[in-house]
Amino acid sequence: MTVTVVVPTFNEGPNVAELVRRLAAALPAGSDVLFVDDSLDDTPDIIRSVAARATLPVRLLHRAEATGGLSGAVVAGIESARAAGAEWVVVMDGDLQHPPELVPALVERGVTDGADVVVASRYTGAGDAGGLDGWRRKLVSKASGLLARSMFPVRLRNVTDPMTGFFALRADRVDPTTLQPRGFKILLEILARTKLVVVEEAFVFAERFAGESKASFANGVRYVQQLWNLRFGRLSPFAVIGALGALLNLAILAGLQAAGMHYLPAVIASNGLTIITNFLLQERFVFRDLRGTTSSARRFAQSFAFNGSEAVVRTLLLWWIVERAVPYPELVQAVLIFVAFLVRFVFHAQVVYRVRRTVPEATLAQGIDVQGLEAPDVDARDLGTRAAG
Ligand SMILES: Nc1nc2c(ncn2[C@@H]2O[C@H](COP(=O)(O)OP(=O)(O)OP(=O)(O)O)[C@@H](O)[C@H]2O)c(=O)[nH]1
Ligand SMILES: [Mg+2]
Repeated sequence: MTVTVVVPTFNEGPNVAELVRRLAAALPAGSDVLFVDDSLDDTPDIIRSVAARATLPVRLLHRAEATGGLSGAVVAGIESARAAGAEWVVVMDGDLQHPPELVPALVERGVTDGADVVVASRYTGAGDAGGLDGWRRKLVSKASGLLARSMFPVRLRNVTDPMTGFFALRADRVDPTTLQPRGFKILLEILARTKLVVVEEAFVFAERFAGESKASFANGVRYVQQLWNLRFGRLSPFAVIGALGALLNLAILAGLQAAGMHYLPAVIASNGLTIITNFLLQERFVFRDLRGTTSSARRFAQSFAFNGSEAVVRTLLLWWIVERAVPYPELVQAVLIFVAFLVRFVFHAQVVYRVRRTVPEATLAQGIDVQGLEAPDVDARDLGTRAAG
């Protein structure tokens, strides 16, 4: 088995020697390491001198132009590894947050399970995101992963950590030329664009060994753009229906008040009515292909309960924030409606129209208990609503 470990680096000099030392100790014969470097400092020199002393082959691809950022670097690494004949490519960060000792286990898991991709996950089994700096980073990581899974319910059905930068790929199953790398999250791009058998392996995300984080707010914005471009389909009709519902809501409110009704019962009536029309339109236009096994009465009950509670909470929150902190009701309302929209979308994708997990055939053959799991070929659901870009 030939394995190439692809390590994207940007100013990671102080981590190189330690990473190569631990990789050399962990990897079986026939493996090599490929640094894809966009550094502006002396990291390339450090990599060259570590390579000269290393007990396994270490290659350096220093890019003159950092096209596509981190994702572009990973794709360049996959291309180079494929050209050099690697059967498996393992992508990992250069700051030792990803334990090198796990690399062989990822590849073995892929081989025994017949998988194309083995995702090292912080959010499954004994996995842990401990090394993420502070609760805000943890929350952002969790929330953005959940959003991604809601937008790709089928492709990411078996993936608890689509945001991870640690994964193994069967080299001939991914065609780098079909990818449009941008931003920080290449795994998402790979999984969203190609139909692949995916399994997960738990891991504990460590603290950075040395050097500084390159994660930034700008990268977060790029991530949302990436998601949006990858999946324009499912969220976008949801957004159109949400916007129509908001207009309808205001029209009913105005009409009832004009007919002499007090504004409070008018608000309640218009909320109730638009929750019903939103549900009917969503069933028809957004989630039609995901209605699956539950009854429509049950989906309606879930949707109504959630949207109703959400409307109550949102109104109370609005009142509280306006009274206490930001005396601009329109502004607060606009922000709350947008946040509520995302939360509502995640709830409907994760609960009301949930897609169940599958297991790879090799695991089935090994006789692992798979009760309650199903394996329908429903990939067209994701494909059907994917935008051309
Ligand atoms: N080649 C290349 N590598 C990059 C680029 N940006 C980040 N990296 C590398 O990608 C890996 C992940 O970046 P980190 O800064 O560790 O991001 P993170 O793990 O989300 O953030 P921390 O938890 O703070 O470390 C590291 O090995 C970086 O050196 C880039 O533009 N080009
Ligand atoms: Mg890191």
